Amino acid sequence: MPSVGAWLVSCLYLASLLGNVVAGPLPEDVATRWGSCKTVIKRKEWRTLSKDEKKDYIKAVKCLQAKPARGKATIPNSVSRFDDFQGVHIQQTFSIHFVGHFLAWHRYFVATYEKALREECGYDGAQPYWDWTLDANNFLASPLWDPVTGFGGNGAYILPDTSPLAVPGATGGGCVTNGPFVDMRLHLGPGASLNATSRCLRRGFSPLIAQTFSNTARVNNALAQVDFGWFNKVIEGETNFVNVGIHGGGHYSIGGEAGDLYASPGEPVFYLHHANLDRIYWQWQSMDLPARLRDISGPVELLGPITGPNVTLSFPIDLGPLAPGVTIRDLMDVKGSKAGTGVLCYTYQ
Ligand SMILES: [Cu+2]
Repeated sequence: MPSVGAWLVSCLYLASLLGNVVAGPLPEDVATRWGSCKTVIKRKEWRTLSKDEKKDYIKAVKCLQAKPARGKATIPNSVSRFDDFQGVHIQQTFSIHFVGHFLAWHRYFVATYEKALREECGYDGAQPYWDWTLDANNFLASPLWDPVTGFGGNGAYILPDTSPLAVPGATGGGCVTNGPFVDMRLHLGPGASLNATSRCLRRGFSPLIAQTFSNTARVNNALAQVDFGWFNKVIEGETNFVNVGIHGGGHYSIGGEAGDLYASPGEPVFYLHHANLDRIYWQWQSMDLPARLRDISGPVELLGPITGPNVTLSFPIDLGPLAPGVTIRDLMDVKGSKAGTGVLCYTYQ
């Protein structure tokens, strides 16, 4: 049972959200913008791709890891295009998590990565997603970890991490030992470091985290939330392992690089996990599009007070050297929410 204090906080939070509800006809520009894309690409679940499609995707990721960086002006030690993405995430970590624009920022981030795979590496599919509910009860057997048709498996076993920040149930923890990324080098991180480095890809699978947080009941609980403020809060959970939300579930079940709040985009599966969160976000929006293409709230600043400033549709989203700046409004509809051409043009299967 929630405490009276928690209940009071909930009421205050709800009250703060009600202030954002727009009544009456749609604001002028908004009514005509939705669904403005002429063509949309379809994102599919990893295991529904054919063998060749899986190969093509991994080949494109490796291509991005071999292409020279373009973000050196702001991330001097970025070596590859793949690093550019990780570097931007490291730089912005404290302004893009536990905020109202968490989902919008990551939506744009994944779509920009997808665009780079397609335009710079000749990939002709869409960004696949990882529906981790399919693996929640048998995490280690997931086809994602296949060394030939997947991303390779767990990291080598290293002594259990006994620090208070250790992920519950973690195994492995060292460098990956098979699969396409066994020789991969990371040039940034760990954590907030942007210094030059050369690191392996680490993983520390936690079946316990997957079972606890990556299950269908958790997804359904998120989908049942009545407004964006609550939806966002349920997805991100809290900054402890009692409730990491379905967002933390995906990250900490893989562990290693993926469990690094700053440097997690160094794990190639990051993009499949975040595509899945985005799919759930779009599924939630699709249950009431007229309202939910406009419903945005949540703190501007990390874990900001519920009574503090909230983001609005005009809030700017910045991906540094990766892509032009846009507003949350431009990212509300995955099938285009900008007059003329959409910033985003995809859908989910
Ligand atoms: Cu992130």
